[in-house]
Amino acid sequence: MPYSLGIVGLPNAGKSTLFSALSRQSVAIAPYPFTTIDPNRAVIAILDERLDKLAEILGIAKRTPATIEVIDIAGLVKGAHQGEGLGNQFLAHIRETDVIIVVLRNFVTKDIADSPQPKDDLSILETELIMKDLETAEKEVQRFEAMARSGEKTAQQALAVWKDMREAFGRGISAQQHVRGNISVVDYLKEVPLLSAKPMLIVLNGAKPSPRDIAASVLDAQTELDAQSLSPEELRELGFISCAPDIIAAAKKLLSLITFFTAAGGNEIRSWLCKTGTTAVEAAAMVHSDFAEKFIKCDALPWHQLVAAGGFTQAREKGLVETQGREYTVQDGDVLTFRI
Ligand SMILES: Nc1nc2c(ncn2[C@@H]2O[C@H](COP(=O)(O)OP(=O)(O)OP(=O)(O)O)[C@@H](O)[C@H]2O)c(=O)[nH]1
Ligand SMILES: [Mg+2]
Repeated sequence: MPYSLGIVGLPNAGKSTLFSALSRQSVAIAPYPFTTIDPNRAVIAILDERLDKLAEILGIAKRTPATIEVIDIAGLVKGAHQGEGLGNQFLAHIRETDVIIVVLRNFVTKDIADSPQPKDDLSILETELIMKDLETAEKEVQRFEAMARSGEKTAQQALAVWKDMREAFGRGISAQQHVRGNISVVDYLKEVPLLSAKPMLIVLNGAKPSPRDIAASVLDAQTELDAQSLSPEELRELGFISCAPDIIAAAKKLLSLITFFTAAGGNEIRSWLCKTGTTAVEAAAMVHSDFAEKFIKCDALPWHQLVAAGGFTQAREKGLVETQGREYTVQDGDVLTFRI
């Protein structure tokens, strides 16, 4: 299952426009609220020039890039946690994503009457997520209270943690903020995923005028989308540089993901995403389910060294290929060959 990025925002923020720009999938886009009801989904290839350079130097035609899923979720309005707008439905979709991409409208068009208020919109979004988490915390408090009454010893501790969280959410503090001061909470969040605990990437859609008090990436979803119908020459003439790769890169960073490459059999080169700290044997298991069992050792080589050497044989002759064991920590850009 690829990691997933959920695009979240108020109606008309340009979520579907950004989705379409990222996925090259055409979806309903219109200047009225709730154009999107059921989420749009796409699995997109993560472009990586290292993969292309490796393929060239190794003379491999088949390139299989790592993928990430993008989900365009219905617009959210104030009171959503109580069922306003499309309410609870979309909150369930947010729950299944790994990163929330918050799109804030910062463009003006004659079709949309209200002027952009990105800062207010951000605060509405954050509040809705936290209020939904408050409900969840309340349920957990009740559950552990019942368990504590029936004499379960471990329930007391969990009860205290959830009461603390309930109190924080009640004061508008997100799970992310709460966890920062309470590392012990992390274990509880593994069992009960909270919306305001998810990493967030904030995107201001539309460049002008840009509020200074929001830390956000700035892009123009409409331009990103329009650019797709232009040729590379036309784009160069316009000096257009897409922000899409930056968004994916930022999401990777938020998830602590790195990339490794495999060129098994010499007929297909692939890139893979894994968490920072992944070991060689864990990486092997990603490539093939029975590789972990059959793992003997693995050859590791930084991609740029392989490219500079001109191929595996030359790299080996130069002594650049290191043989590693199960516990080797995979590094970003490693080319791995598993010996099984
Ligand atoms: N000028 C300008 N218009 C944009 C931009 N992004 C989106 N739009 C327009 O804004 C309107 C709403 O865009 P959508 O992508 O449908 O917005 P949405 O967030 O998916 O809306 P819902 O699905 O209703 O929640 C459309 O008419 C888009 O063409 C932008 O960057 N600049
Ligand atoms: Mg939409």
